[in-house]
Amino acid sequence: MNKNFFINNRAKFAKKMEDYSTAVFFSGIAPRESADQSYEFSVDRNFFYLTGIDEEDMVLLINKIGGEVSETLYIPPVDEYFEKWFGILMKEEKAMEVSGIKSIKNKNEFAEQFASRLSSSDRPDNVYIFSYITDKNEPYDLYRGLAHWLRNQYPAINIKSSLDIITELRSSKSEEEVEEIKKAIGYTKEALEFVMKNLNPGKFEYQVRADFEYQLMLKGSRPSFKTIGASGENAVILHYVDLKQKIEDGSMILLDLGALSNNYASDITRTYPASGKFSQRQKDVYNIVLEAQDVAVDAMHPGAFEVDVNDAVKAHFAKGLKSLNIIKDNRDVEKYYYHSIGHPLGLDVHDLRRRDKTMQENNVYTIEPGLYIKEEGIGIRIEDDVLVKKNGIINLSSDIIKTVKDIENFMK
Ligand SMILES: [Mn+2]
Repeated sequence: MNKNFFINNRAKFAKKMEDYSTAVFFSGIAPRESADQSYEFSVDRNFFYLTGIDEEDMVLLINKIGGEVSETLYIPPVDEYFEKWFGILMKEEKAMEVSGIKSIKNKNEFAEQFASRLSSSDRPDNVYIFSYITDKNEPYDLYRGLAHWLRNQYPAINIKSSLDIITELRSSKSEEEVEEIKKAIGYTKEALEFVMKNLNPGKFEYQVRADFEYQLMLKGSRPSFKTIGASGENAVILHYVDLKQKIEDGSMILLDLGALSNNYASDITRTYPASGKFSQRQKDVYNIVLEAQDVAVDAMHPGAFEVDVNDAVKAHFAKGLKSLNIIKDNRDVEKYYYHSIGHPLGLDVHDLRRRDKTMQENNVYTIEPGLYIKEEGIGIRIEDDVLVKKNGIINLSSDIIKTVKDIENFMK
């Protein structure tokens, strides 16, 4: 991606910072898995958004003192031993080239330099840190560690949250970002076609996952989240990631999955008949879910609330479930549709949400209605990724086939 995108993102962030403040962003460190093995590194998405760099153990500082903005990037120093064992570290020139940041410093000096800045005459009154979802028993991340240290060493400094600024910036997608999401959708489309060609009753759910992820890996991509491949009754579990069951003849498999392109995610769901042909009942439920996508599309526009879109979908499902003789009372819809219509998508699969929650132009959302009828072993969800525009929405994943006819023809 073009470095001007990242330079602009930092400028926009700095503009929204209070004066006499410093914002801190960590690129992150892969957590240890066991012994000397760690989990795969996944860069902090805010750090990436502001630098374009996908490397471990870096720190970005954005300072605004007396209206003057400066930026410093701390990167790990050249380490011959490390490079012999693990690979080449990003050097100063490359970091400058990718991010457009002119002041690059040694990460080993970050703690001391940051501390001395907080005691200096041009010290900030506020330090912005990023804090979002945290479970009660989750180990400290780098931000919580920094906050803890600030509270102890500099109790008079205000800790401020960068969440709202970041959410607002990241919600509005540039053309370049939409292109990355489209690329991620393209990987997903090709991999899903491979999955359809190779789907048969008797296959195990994990083998379908292997088919999908193998195709992503061939392209140098990887899943944007844990692949969900739920056959038969498992499809009523929204985030089913067990994938151990054999796929029965006559059943369907619900595939909720995605790919990454430059850290931008796609998030797609399709539900396919294992045999290549839907039963009449499956078809009937399927078409109600497919129509729900159009209902959602019609309700979406800049200024719309997600909850209103979801209510329109629920009303449609109430009618549909009645026609299928599954419910009599509208309130029972929630027994068969128990999530919401979608979520923002971008650098995170469940991208940051704006507090006011109305949709704005250039937001990217998923539309993912679903019906889950456990007693019949039917779970169907159909999910596309859409771009909100002034005059309506653009379906970014319209190339991934989804009508009964197209799926049956393709799988023949
Ligand atoms: Mn989704």
